Amino acid sequence: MRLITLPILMLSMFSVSTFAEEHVVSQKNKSFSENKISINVGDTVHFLNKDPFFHNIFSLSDEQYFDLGSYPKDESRSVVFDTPGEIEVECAIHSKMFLLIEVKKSEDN
Ligand SMILES: [Cu+2]
Repeated sequence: MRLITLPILMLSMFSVSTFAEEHVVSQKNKSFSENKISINVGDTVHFLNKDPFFHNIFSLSDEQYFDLGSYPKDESRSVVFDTPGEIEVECAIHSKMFLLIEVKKSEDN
């Protein structure tokens, strides 16, 4: 039994890492590069600051709460989205910045 279980476990871990994608959303001129993106569960979004001042990206959503703190130009912070739903992303410094991330279940593909 053990001989069968282990290869299956390793295979499923491998396929998860194969299909997870990386997305980059930059911040420039006090706005996100996209208003809305659609990703799959397990994907990573890199929030890249291209403005010559700080941004502080956060989300108060139930599915994925995060606060990336303040960071300067050409730095990025990453979030792995592991719960399906619609995630509203804002900036604590610039209240007009808004991004909607639709996180879809992997099986929907
Ligand atoms: Cu900002």
